[in-house]
Amino acid sequence: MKLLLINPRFPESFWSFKWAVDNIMPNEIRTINPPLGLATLAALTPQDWEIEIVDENIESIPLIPEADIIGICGMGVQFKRQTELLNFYRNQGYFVVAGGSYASLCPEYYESLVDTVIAGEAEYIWKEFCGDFESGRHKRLYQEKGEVSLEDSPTPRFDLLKIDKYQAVSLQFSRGCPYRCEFCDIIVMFGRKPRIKSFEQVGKELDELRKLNVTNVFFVDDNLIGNKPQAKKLMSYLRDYQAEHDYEFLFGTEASLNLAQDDELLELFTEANFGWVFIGIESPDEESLKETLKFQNTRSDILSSVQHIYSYGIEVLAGFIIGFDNDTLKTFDLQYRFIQNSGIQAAMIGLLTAVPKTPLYERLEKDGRLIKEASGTDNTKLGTNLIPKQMSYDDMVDGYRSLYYRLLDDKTIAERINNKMRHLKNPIFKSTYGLKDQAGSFSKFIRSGIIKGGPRRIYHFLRTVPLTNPKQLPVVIQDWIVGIAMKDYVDRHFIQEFEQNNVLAESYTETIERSFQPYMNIGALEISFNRVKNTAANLSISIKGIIDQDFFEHVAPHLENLLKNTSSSITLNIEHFHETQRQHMNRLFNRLSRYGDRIYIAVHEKWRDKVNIDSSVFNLVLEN
Ligand code: B12
Ligand code: SF4
Repeated sequence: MKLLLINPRFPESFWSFKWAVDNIMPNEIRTINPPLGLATLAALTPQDWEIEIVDENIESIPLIPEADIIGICGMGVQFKRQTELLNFYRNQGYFVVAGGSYASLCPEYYESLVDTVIAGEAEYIWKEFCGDFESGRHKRLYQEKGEVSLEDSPTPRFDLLKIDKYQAVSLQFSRGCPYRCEFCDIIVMFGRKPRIKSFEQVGKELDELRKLNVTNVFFVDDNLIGNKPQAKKLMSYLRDYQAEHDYEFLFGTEASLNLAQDDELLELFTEANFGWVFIGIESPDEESLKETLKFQNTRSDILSSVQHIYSYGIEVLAGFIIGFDNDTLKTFDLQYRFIQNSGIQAAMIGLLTAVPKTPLYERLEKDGRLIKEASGTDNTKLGTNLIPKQMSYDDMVDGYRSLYYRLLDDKTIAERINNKMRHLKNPIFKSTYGLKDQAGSFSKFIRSGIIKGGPRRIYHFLRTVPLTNPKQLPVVIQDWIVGIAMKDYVDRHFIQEFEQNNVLAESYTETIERSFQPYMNIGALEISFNRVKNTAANLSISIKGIIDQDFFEHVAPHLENLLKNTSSSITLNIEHFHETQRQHMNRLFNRLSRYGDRIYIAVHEKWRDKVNIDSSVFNLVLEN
């Protein structure tokens, strides 16, 4: 049996750190984390099945794969692409299965899209499905209703991941979280009793990672300290494991803020080489925390807690939320001041979003405050699916946008770094790259990050250079990279001036139309410009007949200018293709690849096996 597992392309978000991946990280790295769910699923599959994992975030999807089953995972943010892939393969006659976070939370959304849905943790039900499929008795829905013992979770098939293409590798020790934050779907999916793997299992997973020379590891637990006594044992185990094998990992994870109240645990985190933790801080306003039932963050002063964690050498990344009922326009300033004072650079601020099945969703649905047509799957976009209580929706979105602009100025980035470094005197974090890659990344950082940013950035960067404590330099550089990458995202995605932008794009389009009129006259080319109020315009080019080398060479700089100077997207419809065009077309694609996220390419069915489009670079449109 041949099984193909696909992780659909993510829409770009803060978490993509696209600027850093494109400009700073070693060339082979294409994204941050691998799909651990698929590697786990592969390990649950019968041994005699042939398995391939394709992650569309690092490589192109195969259009006509050799497979008996195609399994496609996805979080809510991937639902659109997941749906497109499921339809595409199913229409060709493949047997398609959906699983992962969103299918686990909302299996009903998949009913008409797939042959089988695997809803919930797959440790037991995937095995059941495989057996049923082999005997031709498979069902449409397999739903895990009970609790999976993590001792039954196998060592993921890390060997099937193209590990060199990721910045860090994921590992999981526990699932579930004891708290009950109102907006959280984790406890809906995984329950409130943290379940753990044995240390022997963790050891086996680390053995595999050592074989693959992995050093940078992200424990993707929802709350690694959900069961503190076990977390302490894990830390001691990890410390001893590294000493025993004379092998150093750099770990990071997610944990709740009460980590700060346990010095023994903090000491153990340090000994085990945990360089960073992601904490859901959500709000510095105690009333908002109480409203959302996040009582664990109200028990001590949040700022001192963060600084206390720094004092153990551990970096803090954090999530923040705006849009609680208690929040007003003043909240933006409160959040700003807290984030500045705490020095948290990776401050992932989101608008409160009601995820289906959560208590928050149910409450707001009852109150008639849900915007049903809006997506409730990504909280860092300029919009959400609920109506705030004490401010207008538009004011909330505007305030959110301005908050990010304020935080991502060179001066405020530098201030945060200095505020952090006063407490993070002895950081555990250090680069996990080899010396050559470190030198390469450093010089790219100075050139593309600092010098290109102009005199103001150079000045603020120099203010943060830790002359008296060089150990802090890797964190300072890392924080600048994070800050610049987030700023780059905001500059490209939080745009307000669509109208100005679109006028410029229209003038580029007119030039393109004039230059290539002869092709249009003979019906080989069609060009159209689509402008909708308050969104980026789209230039659509359809190739309908024979187009020569001249066209490809001359159109490239026009398209490049349009993409560089406006926020518009381009759709390229390849309805006609001739072998002689291949080389020129590929050259055009190479030239435009850095703007791939704004280029949509649709290839007529007839030419799909002839025209190679890398779907991890461009948006390969698959709708039939
Ligand atoms: C690691 C992680 C990330 C990583 C990378 C993930 C990656 N490359 O896969 C990063 C940091 C990039 C990330 C980002 C985001 N994430 Co995230 N992330 C996680 C986290 C913590 C762990 C995922 C994981 O690896 N789990 C371990 C594996 C073993 O478990 P699993 O994925 O659940 O898989 C099991 C089953 O689902 C099943 N299964 C999995 N895949 C498949 C496929 C098939 C075919 C089948 C049959 C079964 C199956 O088998 C597995 C074994 O039981 C989860 C929380 C969680 N506990 O799941 C959130 C989570 C998945 N993320 C979430 C969100 C919202 C986001 C963001 C949108 C946040 C944001 N607002 O920006 C971004 C989006 C990224 C983007 N646009 O680029 C939500 C998704 C909600 C939902 N229900 O869809 C989760 C659940 C956390 C949460 N509640 O907030 N995330
Ligand atoms: S602490 Fe985090 S994982 Fe736990 S319930 Fe709250 S939001 Fe969910």
